[in-house]
Amino acid sequence: MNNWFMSYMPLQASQHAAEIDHMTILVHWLMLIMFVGWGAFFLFVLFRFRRGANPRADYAGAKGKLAKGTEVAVAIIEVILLIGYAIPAWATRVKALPSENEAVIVRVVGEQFAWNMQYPGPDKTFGKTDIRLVSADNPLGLDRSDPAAKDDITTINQLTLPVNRPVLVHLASKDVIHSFGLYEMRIKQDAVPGLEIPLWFIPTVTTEEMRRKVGKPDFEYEIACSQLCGLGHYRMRGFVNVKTEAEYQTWLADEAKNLTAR
Ligand SMILES: [Cu+2]
Repeated sequence: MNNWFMSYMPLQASQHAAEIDHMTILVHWLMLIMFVGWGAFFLFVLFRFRRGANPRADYAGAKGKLAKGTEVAVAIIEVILLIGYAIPAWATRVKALPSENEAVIVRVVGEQFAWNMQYPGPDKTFGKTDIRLVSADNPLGLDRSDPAAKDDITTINQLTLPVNRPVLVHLASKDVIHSFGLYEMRIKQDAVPGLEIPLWFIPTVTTEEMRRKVGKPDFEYEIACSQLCGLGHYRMRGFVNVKTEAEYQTWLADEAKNLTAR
């Protein structure tokens, strides 16, 4: 049954994906049992308290122990899900961020209707951005005169990452609320104007490997904006290219070359 459930989920491609799926499946089991249980109870009540059998209303109401017991049991199961799964998951996903030294750091800024990526470069410091410098070919308003900005790599709708290393994303938005959704990574986080929200994950399957797995040579990990953010929302999609460490280093070097060539 769990396998059947999993066949409807996107494939797992991050280290914490299995943990999130496990929790999702448990919650769905509980909801399925409650749906069937309360549905059966509803039908029973329709029959038991039908007018034919109860010509006069009883203002005292029914006093059953079973209903109360079930309610308490459901509450206990929900507390177990909360304390046993949801709170520990929150503690690692949201509170325990990887250190800036070991992680790949990237700033992702949503706008109507694209995703802008900024890599800090070898100096590991994001260059200054200025709203007055924002233009069609500088969507982030990156100030290239800032020394920290000289080595910054920027891309649009294309996030390139190495496999098996923690990725720390600083998520922001230029205009309205967007949502950064990476389904195979089990990542979804709103991008809120005025806030920079950190999120992290460890990709475990390269794009090439995933293409072989699903048997589709053109498969891509997609970044789907998961918040209705305007008329062009449907075309606000980006892609994540997960490479091996060596391929990632080559990509970084190529991008750095392009910067100096400019
Ligand atoms: Cu959006």
